[in-house]
Amino acid sequence: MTYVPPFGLVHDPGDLELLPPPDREIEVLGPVPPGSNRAAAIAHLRRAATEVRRRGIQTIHEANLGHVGGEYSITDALVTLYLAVMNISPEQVEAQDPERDRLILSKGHTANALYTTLAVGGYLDPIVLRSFARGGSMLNGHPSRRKVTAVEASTGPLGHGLPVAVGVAISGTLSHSPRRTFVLLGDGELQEGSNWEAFMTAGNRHLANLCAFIDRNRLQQGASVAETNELEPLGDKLRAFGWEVLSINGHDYGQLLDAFGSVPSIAGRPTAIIADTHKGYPVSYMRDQVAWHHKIPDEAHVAQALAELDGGSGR
Ligand SMILES: Cc1ncc(C[n+]2csc(CCOP(=O)(O)OP(=O)(O)O)c2C)c(N)n1
Ligand SMILES: [Mg+2]
Repeated sequence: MTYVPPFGLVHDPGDLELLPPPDREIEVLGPVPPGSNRAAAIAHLRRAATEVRRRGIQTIHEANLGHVGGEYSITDALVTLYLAVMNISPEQVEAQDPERDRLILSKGHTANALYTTLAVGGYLDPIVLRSFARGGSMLNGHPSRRKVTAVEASTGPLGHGLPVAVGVAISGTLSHSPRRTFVLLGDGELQEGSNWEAFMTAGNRHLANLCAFIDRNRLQQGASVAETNELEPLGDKLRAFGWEVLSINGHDYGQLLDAFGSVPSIAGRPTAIIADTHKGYPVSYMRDQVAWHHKIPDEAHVAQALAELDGGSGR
């Protein structure tokens, strides 16, 4: 397969040294089928998230690189957005349709969850996942807009995604477009001052088509957020900046669907979703453990995670 990203770069996985294959190839599930009732939609999302988590941990083990804890805390939000919420299709992405909804992964260290979600959604050939973080691959450890068509912004240095998303949302309002911009942020990431300039601008400009999802797993690298530089009262701060604030369980598909579905907000304000999540969710040995920010799972860790994911425990 030859995949042609924008800007003339050509990637052929056949040229690369690929990682070993996973225990089984992922299922490319695509979007929630039209007409599905809520229970069927949620079942589809749960299945997709399990595919993403089980493939993701195998990639990270083989590549010896990744941030599995923070990937597991946003997996449910990612699959909900790509498979159920966003007005987007592989064809729209390929054509770079200006009217497509946008997703910016500001916490770019969790790129592997984004790539795997794109593969489950039909935006990326699953074979390409085997090139993750190899020399010459389009799948860098942090996502590159120049290498992957479906990546809307290059991220990795924390504190950039929300300012970029504000600009993208402003461009939507200038062209009177209904397109929405979703941005996924870490909670530790909010310690970067650039976010607060962007929160202020978005509130002042009433960017109702903008939604910031805050992955409130309460951990960052090496310590808790509270020990490092506490954010609370986070909801009050965001409301004071002119945002509509929703607090949800970030692993509950019904709550995710309702919260994302409320964008654009009828109040005419940008929406912040503060999502209570757990690093490493739902795997028992990883859950809420700060070491799993970027610890690399060994073979036993992978085996246990797959057993728990396939058994549906913790969900
Ligand atoms: C500007 C910047 N400083 C430091 C880092 C290194 N770094 C990567 S992830 C991370 C912790 C982020 O914590 P959080 O935003 O809470 O992410 P999550 O818990 O979701 O993994 C740090 C310090 C970075 N990528 N960018
Ligand atoms: Mg965090």
